[in-house]
Amino acid sequence: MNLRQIFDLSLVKRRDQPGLEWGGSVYTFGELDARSNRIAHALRARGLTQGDRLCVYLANRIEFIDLFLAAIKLGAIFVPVNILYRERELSHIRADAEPKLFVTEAELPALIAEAESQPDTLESLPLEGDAPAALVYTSGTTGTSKGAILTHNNFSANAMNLTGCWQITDRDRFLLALPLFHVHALGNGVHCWLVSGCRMRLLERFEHQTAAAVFLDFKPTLFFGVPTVYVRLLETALDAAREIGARMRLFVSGSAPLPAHVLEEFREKFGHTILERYGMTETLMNISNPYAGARRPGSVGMPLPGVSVRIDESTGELLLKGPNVFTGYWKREDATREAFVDGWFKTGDIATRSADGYYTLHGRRSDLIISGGFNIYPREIEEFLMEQPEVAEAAVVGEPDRVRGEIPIAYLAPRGICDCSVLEARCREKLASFKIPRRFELVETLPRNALGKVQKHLLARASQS
Ligand code: MCA
Ligand code: AMP
Repeated sequence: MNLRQIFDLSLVKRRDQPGLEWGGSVYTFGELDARSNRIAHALRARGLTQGDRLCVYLANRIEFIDLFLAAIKLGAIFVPVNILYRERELSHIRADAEPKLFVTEAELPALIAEAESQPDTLESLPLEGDAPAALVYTSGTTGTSKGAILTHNNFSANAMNLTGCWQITDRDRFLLALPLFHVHALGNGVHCWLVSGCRMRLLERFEHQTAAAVFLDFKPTLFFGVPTVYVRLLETALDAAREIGARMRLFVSGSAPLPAHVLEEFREKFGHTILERYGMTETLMNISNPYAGARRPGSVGMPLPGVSVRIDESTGELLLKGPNVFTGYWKREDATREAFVDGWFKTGDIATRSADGYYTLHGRRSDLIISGGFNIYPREIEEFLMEQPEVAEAAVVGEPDRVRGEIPIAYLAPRGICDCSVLEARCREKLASFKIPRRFELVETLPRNALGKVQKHLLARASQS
């Protein structure tokens, strides 16, 4: 089956039921179906056909969902683009994905106007489940990001697993505040919503100042967050936390490690044990704590149905196989070959397994930094810094941070006079905000080993000497 046929469980079968709350209005599933059909006609009129890429560079809003559904219905490949990206990052995606259309906020009104006169219905395509549905860019270790090709089957295997394992039904009320351009919100959030037929309230973004009020107003039973979101929710007043917890069925965390003390403080305050799970853009969800059994602090749980997991004995790296695993990187046969060994996907995550089958992650083989749930490859920032004339050498490392999990710090060996505030301003202009080093430390030289490789673990010491 393709995703349209699966989404029809809600878009067609529950057409009169409320499906989405957005911007103070409620939309039925039938209205969402008609909106996306009209947008699909408008996109087709602009030349978008099966297999073409549709880039969408928008903050969370109902039109994001309309465009995603329209792409699925036309058999086009949906390419969500991080709204925090700046021109440098965007131009890479534009060149690599070669989209037929690139939708931004500025171009949206014209597209909506073109959709207004279009029919509410759209014929279905004979599309197989192994057709590509989305191209999702992940920060590459080489500095430029690679597009992971995710098929209709990848998304449906993931959504069926999660709705089943987490017991999501049309009785749920789902609050979604994560950015739709990542698979956490798109692959888990939007898909579980449409498969289960529950009522979803979509927020433009998570704002910790107003979060408790939104929970109290919407009264959700289901919520997905990254650890930073749960750290922020710990600021909620106790009586409000109790009230929120009393209505809630399930809080899920993922995208970065959830510190055990956060899980425990949250349980104290909200009366719920957060369910932690583990996923990747390339594989969607792999391992999850059980809904019914023990949700262990610090562990990501057990492999989801259909997912096979193995730990490489020599490196400790977690390897995966399953219907959720992507087919490869867009136009990157070399990178795709390197990502697999004997048909197993190499996650890059180091893991151990307990005697009773629970997995625990112990960091990454690469020096990936995860800040607020956003991934940062130090190499990309280092390359940018080294392009600056006053920088001779640069190394970026993650430093522990109570709220964001980690924050990027830059160590620089300057060439002549180096004004860090000027450098920071240049970073802000060219890079997504979460990638901007939170501190710049000047050092004479970077510590290197005999092979010339920077010894990042010695950097803090180098800056003090
Ligand atoms: C953050 N910022 C944003 C957004 N989120 N700007 C616009 N739209 C957004 N959606 C920027 C802010 O402008 C600010 O920039 C900085 O990020 C921190 O924002 P702040 O208000 O202080 O928020 P916070 O309380 O620290 O919370 C941040 C957040 C955000 C809401 C938790 O980091 C977030 O939404 N993270 C989720 C990312 C995610 O979904 N990752 C999944 C990828 P400045 O600092 O310049 O002022 S991993 C994945 O998909 C895999 C498969 C998986 O396993 O799930
Ligand atoms: P991304 O490339 O954005 O899809 O991020 C995937 C990476 O996020 C994984 O390889 C892990 O390193 C990390 N990740 C996701 N979920 C968890 C989790 N529950 N605990 C620790 N790390 C996680």
